Amino acid sequence: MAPKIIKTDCILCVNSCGINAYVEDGKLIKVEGMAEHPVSEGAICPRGEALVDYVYSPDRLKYPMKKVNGNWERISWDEALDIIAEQLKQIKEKYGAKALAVYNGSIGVENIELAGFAQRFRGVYGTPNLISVEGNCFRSRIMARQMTFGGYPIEEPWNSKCLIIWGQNMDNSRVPMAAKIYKALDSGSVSQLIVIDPKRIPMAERGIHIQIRPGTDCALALGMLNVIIAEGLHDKEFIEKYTLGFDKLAEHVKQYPPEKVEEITWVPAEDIRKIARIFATIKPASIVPGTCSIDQHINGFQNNRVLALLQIVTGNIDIPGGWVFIPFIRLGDLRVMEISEPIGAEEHPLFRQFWGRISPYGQQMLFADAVLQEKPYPIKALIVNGGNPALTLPDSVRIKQAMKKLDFMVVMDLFMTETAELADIVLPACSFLEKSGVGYVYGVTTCMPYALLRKKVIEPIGESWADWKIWTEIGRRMGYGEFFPWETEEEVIDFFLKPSGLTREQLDKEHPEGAYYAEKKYLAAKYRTPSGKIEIYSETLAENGYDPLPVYIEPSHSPVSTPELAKKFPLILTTGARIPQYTHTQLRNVPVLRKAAPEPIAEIHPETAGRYGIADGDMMTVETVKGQIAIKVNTTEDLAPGIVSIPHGWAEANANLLTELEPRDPVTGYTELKALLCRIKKI
Ligand SMILES: Nc1nc2c(c(=O)[nH]1)N[C@H]1C(S)=C(S)[C@@H](COP(=O)(O)OP(=O)(O)OC[C@H]3O[C@@H](n4cnc5c(=O)[nH]c(N)nc54)[C@H](O)[C@@H]3O)O[C@H]1N2
Ligand SMILES: Nc1nc2c(c(=O)[nH]1)N[C@H]1C(S)=C(S)[C@@H](COP(=O)(O)OP(=O)(O)OC[C@H]3O[C@@H](n4cnc5c(=O)[nH]c(N)nc54)[C@H](O)[C@@H]3O)O[C@H]1N2
Ligand code: SF4
Ligand SMILES: [Mo]
Repeated sequence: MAPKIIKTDCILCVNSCGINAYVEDGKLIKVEGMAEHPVSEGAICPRGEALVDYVYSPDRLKYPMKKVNGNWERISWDEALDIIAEQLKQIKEKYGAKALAVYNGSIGVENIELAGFAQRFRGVYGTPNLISVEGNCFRSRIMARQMTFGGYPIEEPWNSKCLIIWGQNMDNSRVPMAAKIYKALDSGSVSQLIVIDPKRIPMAERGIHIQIRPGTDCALALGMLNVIIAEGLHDKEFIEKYTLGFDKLAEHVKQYPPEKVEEITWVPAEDIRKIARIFATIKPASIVPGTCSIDQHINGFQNNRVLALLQIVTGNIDIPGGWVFIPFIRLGDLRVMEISEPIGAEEHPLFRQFWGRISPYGQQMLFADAVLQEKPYPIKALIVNGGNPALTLPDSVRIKQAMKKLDFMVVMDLFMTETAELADIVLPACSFLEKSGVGYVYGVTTCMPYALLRKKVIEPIGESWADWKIWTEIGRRMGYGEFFPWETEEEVIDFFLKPSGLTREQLDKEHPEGAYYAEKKYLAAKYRTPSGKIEIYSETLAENGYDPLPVYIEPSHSPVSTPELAKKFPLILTTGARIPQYTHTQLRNVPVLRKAAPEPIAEIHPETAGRYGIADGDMMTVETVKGQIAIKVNTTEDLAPGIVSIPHGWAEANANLLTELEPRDPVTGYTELKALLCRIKKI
């Protein structure tokens, strides 16, 4: 019999590419890109191609396990659920509900059943402490745009004439978007490309490359604003009609003339003038910002604000090819909102809420303090659902120390990760190919909103369960059955789809490839800020004691802010540039991917390496004030001299032995992962 083709999407990373899954005799035999998918249009990356090896990996967790005297013992689901319910009840009685933290990893962003049920459980249990990767990824940008516009405008780069790719190597991290942009460059519809990156990434070959010092993006943007306003290139009509605080901005950016910005950023003043003029005069223009590369700085929030200001001042808001607003589709909401304050709410109140909009999250960077110092109160138990924070949070030593101190820890995962190793109970979750669900994309990463029926392709491996079912069964054991009435995946899907007006049948029959559901609203924006205008100058920030206009702040360790330290640690370290074969800590055990990227590799300019007697292929140590790792060297003239770039997610050369949980961005609580100081030595 010919294999059956099932149309669904891949969620091995945020891009959610459409895939055709070939199934024969109940087995997945092949995966290819789905040409009709509204976003990916057939694009797929090496990870998507390796999905067969991923789901059938011999390393998959196949049954629940408990740790007995340091060893793992197989147990039944019944026993696992009983232990968990009993322990969680005890924790709540002894310390109160907030002593439990629930952690969602990056997989929670595109897996709404996982995220929704985790939120439901913690709400019913009564803990405010849901922590997640949004404590260092994406939310900074969401907050910055919401605070400026009252809502989140998305980019639509394929409709732009002028594009700035600001700190993002899409060829590795955003494959479907890269394909769309290359197409637009080939056709000439994007006529001017500017790439702002310390590395000459492949896309930089197609336009103007601005080789910036890591961590100085805010200064560059302020310098561009200085030129645009001084030369009268701003969009006066748009500013007059829709914005508040332009005069203050005009005054403020006088402090950032290109010559001064050149000293800060390493970008020649003439180049700053050139790109400012291009960006302000070719319309429509759009900045497409990287995520971590912009967020994970001491002033990452202001980086996100200042990029929004460049869009505003040039009038590139709410026009095709600018940043545009789209209406949300509403999906069923599983949240049960708690009232008490999570960790980090005191230190970073706006991360918790502004204008009555409450975020579901506590700040994960304060998790270790809560466990180890009981600050502001003790956290005693942790449930990790689809994350590997022992490797992905900064300062792995302290994070692991905190995990070891917990009274009780549960991990739900497909694999025995570094985090799972530290748990008391490990529960086998099934992969997205083994369950049905709603593929829902708002558009923050895809720039195109749509919904898709994510179909079950194969039966769950071993005794693994879907995350929603794991949460449901734990809930029922705890006596919360009335909050967890769903019996089947179809019921769960129907619950999520109900408020949207879309139905399972519709998505299945009419749009198996995914339905584009929202009309974009050009020039119709209502800005839902307190003033009803776009807030260039933010009273909300001012009232909370933050800079109402973006001010450039040096990285906390840099040749400028800590010159003495820079004598000992003379190189700039950036971590976590994405690798095509892996998502964070995942997929190292898939042979075809491992063969293509067998080991962790640091990049460095050959001249810089040469100064330390280091050549291509050597091993070196990379050391920061925090710690040291050993890693292989790849010398490349593409990276600006004086910089070391290392990947994250490798247990054997863990970048987060070099990073710290402090200092934090005052607004969001994000930490610095992209502009640190380091020294290197040949081994
Ligand atoms: N130094 C440094 N550190 C970084 C970064 C950096 O740039 N530099 N980047 C940061 C960023 S932006 C992010 S988003 C984080 C990511 O941090 P994490 O989300 O903690 O990292 P992952 O390795 O993706 O962990 C996801 C886990 O979920 C499991 N999983 C996959 N699918 C499912 C499922 O359906 N159910 C369940 N239960 N589990 C599943 C995977 O096996 C894996 O173990 O890393 C951060 N850490
Ligand atoms: N293959 C793969 N794709 C992924 C992921 C993955 O793990 N693997 N993770 C997904 C997730 S959760 C996220 S958050 C995104 C992350 O996506 P991004 O944050 O956009 O990361 P990259 O695309 O790797 O781009 C990083 C680029 O920024 C440059 N850079 C470093 N520091 C600075 C700086 O200070 N300023 C500027 N201007 N540039 C800088 C680096 O040289 C590099 O070229 O990727 C997503 N896509
Ligand atoms: S980029 Fe690769 S891993 Fe990410 S969703 Fe697409 S195919 Fe899957
Ligand atoms: Mo991320």
